[in-house]
This record gives sequence, C-alpha cells and structure tokens, in this order.
Amino acid sequence: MKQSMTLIPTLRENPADAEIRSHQLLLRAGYVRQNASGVYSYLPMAKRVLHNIEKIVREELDNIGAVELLMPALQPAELWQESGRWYTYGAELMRMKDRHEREFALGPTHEEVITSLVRDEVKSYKRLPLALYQIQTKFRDEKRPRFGVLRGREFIMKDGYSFHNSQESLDEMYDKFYEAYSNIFRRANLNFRAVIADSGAMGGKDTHEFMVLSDVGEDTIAYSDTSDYAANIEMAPVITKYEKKAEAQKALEKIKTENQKTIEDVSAYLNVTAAECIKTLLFKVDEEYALVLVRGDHEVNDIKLKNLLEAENVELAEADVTKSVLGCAVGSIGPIGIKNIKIVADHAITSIVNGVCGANEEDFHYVNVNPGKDFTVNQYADLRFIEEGDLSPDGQGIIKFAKGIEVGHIFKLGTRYSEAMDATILDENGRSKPMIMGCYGIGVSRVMAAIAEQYNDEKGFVWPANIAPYHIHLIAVNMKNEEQASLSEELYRSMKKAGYEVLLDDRIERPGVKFADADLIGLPIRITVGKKASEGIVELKDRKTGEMEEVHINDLQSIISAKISL
Ligand code: 9G3
Repeated sequence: MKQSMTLIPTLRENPADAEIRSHQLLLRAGYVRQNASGVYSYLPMAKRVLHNIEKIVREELDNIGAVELLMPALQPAELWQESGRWYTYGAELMRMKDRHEREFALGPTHEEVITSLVRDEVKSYKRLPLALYQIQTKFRDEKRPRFGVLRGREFIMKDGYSFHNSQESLDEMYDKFYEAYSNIFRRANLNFRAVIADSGAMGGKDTHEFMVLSDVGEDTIAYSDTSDYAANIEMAPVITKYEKKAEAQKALEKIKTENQKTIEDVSAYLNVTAAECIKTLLFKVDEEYALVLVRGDHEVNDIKLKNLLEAENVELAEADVTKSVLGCAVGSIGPIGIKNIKIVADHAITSIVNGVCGANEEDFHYVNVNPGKDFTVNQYADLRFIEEGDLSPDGQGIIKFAKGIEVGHIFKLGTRYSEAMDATILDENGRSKPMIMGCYGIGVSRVMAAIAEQYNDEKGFVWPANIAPYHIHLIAVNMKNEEQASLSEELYRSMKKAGYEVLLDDRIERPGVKFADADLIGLPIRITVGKKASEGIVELKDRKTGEMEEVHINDLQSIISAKISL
C-alpha cells in the first residue's frame, strides 16, 4: 500500500483526554477516531490489525470444529422477553422501535438469537454437539465508557455457543475452547492467565476468564506465587485456619468513644489493632436484611455473601435505611442485642477474644466482646476477600495480586436459556429434554487494545510481526529524486512479490516527519531508501531493538526473512 493512498492521520501531540497508553497511541498513530462517547471508527491500520487477530481466532476455532455464522445485530424484543432478560437488563440494553412501533434491542450478546435458531432447526440428539460462532459488532450502553476501545459502547466480539445432549459432551467442548483460547492469546503475543471467575447473572457453574496482565486492567487477579492457581479476586476462597487467642474472656463493657467512627479511629482511640475489632455491616439481601461481620482488617466479599445466602441481589444498606432498621449510624453498628436480623460472620471472627464492636448507639463501643457469649452468629462462612500474603487456595504458595484486562470468557451455561426458550431435543430414548449449552466470548477490539498496551515504547507502537498492519515500512526519503523513487518502487514490488506486506511512504514530506510517523505506526522493519540508492544501498532499522544497518539490496531478502517468518 502506498501511504499517499491510505488514511493514517498521525498526531504530533498526545490527545488530552486519553488516559492510557494504548488509547493515546491508537489516536496519535492514526489507527482510530472517536465518533461519539465509546463509539469509534477503526481506520485502515486498525482494520488490518483486527483482521490479523480475527484470522488467528478463526483458525483456532475452526480447528476445534466450531463453525462460523453471522446473526443480526438487530434483535426482536420477543426473544429477550422469552428469556426474561428484556426485564432484568436496564439501560445497558440499547432498545429501539421500528416504524411499526415494534420493539428491538441492538444486540449486546446473542444467547437469545442463537437459542431460537437452534431450537427451530435441531430436534434430535443426533445433530449434537454443535458449536457455532460469529465475529460481530455488539452494543452495550455502558455507564462510563473509557480507555478508548477497551471499554466502548460499540465493540467487536467473537461470540460462540455450543449445544449438547449431555454434561460430558459440554465438558469436552469447554476444554476444547479452553485450549483454543490459550492458543489464540498465545499467538496474539499476550501475557495472559486463565482465571477462575464468577458466573454472575449468566447462570451455570464452570467459568474461566482469560486475563491479560496489565496495570491498566480493571479486574484484580489473585494468583499463587508458586503454582498455576489464578482466580478473579471475588472468587478466591480463603482457606486460613484461625487460632483463638489464648486469653481469658473478660466482662463486656460499654465505653464512650466520642466522634470515633471508622475502624481506624476506634482502634487508635482504644489502642487496639484493627484485627481485634469486629466490623459490622448491614446488607440488603433481596427483600430482607442481614448483618455481616468481618474482622476490622478484612473486607466483605459481596459475591461470597450472595452465594452463601443464595440471593439474587445483595447491597450495602444506605445510611438512612440503616438508621431506620437499626436506629443508628453506619459507623456505630454492632451485633450485640440484635433481634430478628440474621447474623452471618466470616470465620476470622471466631479468633476474636475480648474484641471491640459498635454499640448501635452513636459515640459508644463495646469492649471485651466475645462472640458466642455476647452475641450469637447464625452462620460462619468464608465471607472476606482474599488478601496478598494469604495461603493459596490450592495449598501451594502464597497469594499475590495483579491487575488484568479481560479478553476472553468461557461459560458452562447449562439449561438457563434452553429451558426458558423451550429449546429441546429428543434423546436416545425418544425423551424430550432441554439442550445443554456453553458460551464463549473474545473481545476482539479489546484484544487489539491489550496488544497495543503491551507493545509500545516512548516513540510509538512496536507491533509483533504477525499482528502488525504491515511487515515493512519502506521510506522513500526524497520522492523527487529519480533514483530514490525508482529503487523504492522496485523494492516495493519485489518485497510484495516475496509475500511481505509493505507500506511505502511515497509522500512528499520531510524525512524527520516520515521517521517520526514510522516510529509511531510501529511496523517491525523500516527500510529507508536515501542518498546511497545509486549504489544499491539502503538502511534497515529493527523497530524493536532500534538497531540500524546499511544493507545492499542483494542481501535484503535474507536479512528480512531472518527477522520475519511468513
Ligand atoms: C445484556 C447486556 C449486557 C451484558 C449481557 C446482556 C454481559 C450479558 C454476559 C455475556 C456472556 C457471554 C456470549 C459470549 C460469551 C460471553 N453484558 N453479558 O449477557 F443484555 Cl445489556 O455476554 N455472551
């Protein structure tokens, strides 16, 4: 491609509103432009990067026997009403009406569409298993779109769905997708981990997220420093066994603690550690309330709470609700004297002897509090977030934290959608039963951003060769010079013929501008045709190492093939 014929609108300055490196560079190097909040155009360079990523995705999925199709982005409301999700998803689901006032959603995902398709076409177990996927634009009206294409309102997703006659068949397919995803992210040159995740609102049980390790990630991963254990921080169980302190229980006492509100305030005021305090929180659990106790130095994990209480929804009670239910402020809650509210506590509470807690009365706390003697816990469970330094749940090593960008997610869905939407098959015995489903997603545009985040330096992108929009940036220093122009044309043609993808900078621009743009755009090899064109000598620069060498055109082919394998 000749640069004069394509669109690569590079910018000299960093865009002010871009917070992270990948977003800054995608804008500056002329890869993307924003059209509306969270809505982007992928310009020609980005389109080629996406194409390279999609090629890897297609090869690996075709390899496990999944087949590609394409479903509509425009989805009739009736399908979402059948699954029930028309009512459970709020503003994030983009809704619209056609000219006949019929309601539609702009697809945020395709469980409903694929389930209705397969329901109508597949009636026998003999047609299963079946794994279908598509690569398509999705729509989600995010509250806070940010970080460029990393969290947009319109994005490209590879979504796949599988249908089975038995749980074993689903398990087998899940493992195949797990392997295919590992291959895809490895070939995308990403530093990633497959982590145990929460199935959340999707139903089903087994689920893994594929996380790219990155400081700009919005999720926290808890991983073992010695084994391959890795989990989403919400999911990691705490296996610590707590020892009760060897100390005689003292008599409960109520103490004035004027203006001491937080655990920090109170522990400093009473000269105790945070670990000796009982942190008490009031949660709204569906239509009821629950009091949740954790040690003062721990944090409540609301997903563990939700799973324990088998609730649809748990949230911390607002200050006014706390006031009306317990008659005190949030900072004064405690478990002593509470009636008619379920009390659940983290296992660490069992270790507390002569501890401190709120007195359900402003400016007072109890000291010498002993669980079991001074109040009763309805249920002890693992309710806190794991922390760095905790034992790894697999018993090997200790936990460390890392930030991650979610680029893939695989789920065993079970019959959540097939039951709701009546997608049944006749089994070997002629009995009707709901199909068992899996679903598998990759954020394709997000993969591009994740690679962009990982592969850059102070001058611009440093794309891996198999992802780069072109392999070679051929720079004609002076297009007005006859020898330079003709040698550039000759090399452009011969390198293309050898199978390389070449971007020829044939613009009438100063060399400094061309070199700065080449560094920004970030192709693996730069070849400069300059003053020594008449001698058949060009300059070759390796973008990654920065190394430059003068090369005779007769030696060019062998040097390039050593750097780039096609
Ligand atoms: C919605 C809206 C937002 C959503 C969903 C539905 C996330 C929704 C989860 C998934 C799960 C899988 C297929 C590929 C693999 C992942 N945000 N999810 O279902 F209506 Cl507004 O999309 N989908």
